[in-house]
Amino acid sequence: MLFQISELIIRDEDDNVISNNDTYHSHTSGLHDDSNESYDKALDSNTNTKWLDIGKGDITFEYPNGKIVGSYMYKTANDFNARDPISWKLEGSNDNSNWTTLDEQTNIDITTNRYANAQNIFWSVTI
Ligand SMILES: [Ca+2]
Repeated sequence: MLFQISELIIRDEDDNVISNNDTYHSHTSGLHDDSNESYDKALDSNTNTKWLDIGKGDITFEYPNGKIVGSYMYKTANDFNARDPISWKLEGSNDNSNWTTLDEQTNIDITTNRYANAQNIFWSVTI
């Protein structure tokens, strides 16, 4: 099972996009080793590049000064609609040990358009 996204956009509680320059991020358990399609390509503000993952890896964001995440979205990539994620879980932690589910989506309907927001509304974090 593989998936791809061109951009992952995370907004704060005031709907301002949280800059990826203000975070530390890392990736676990992905198996794709093409550096041209590594996870950080979902964080480069360029819809023409993508993260392609054949291992269903996770991205972890660390905000040194803390952030309240309000909503988020991903953009589809260039090809193969079947690679668009339709199920996932977003979790948050204040101590990198105890994790709380902030949002979970399962088998949702998303756009068939390429380089586009997966849905017309951002997914809200409800905690
Ligand atoms: Ca990109």
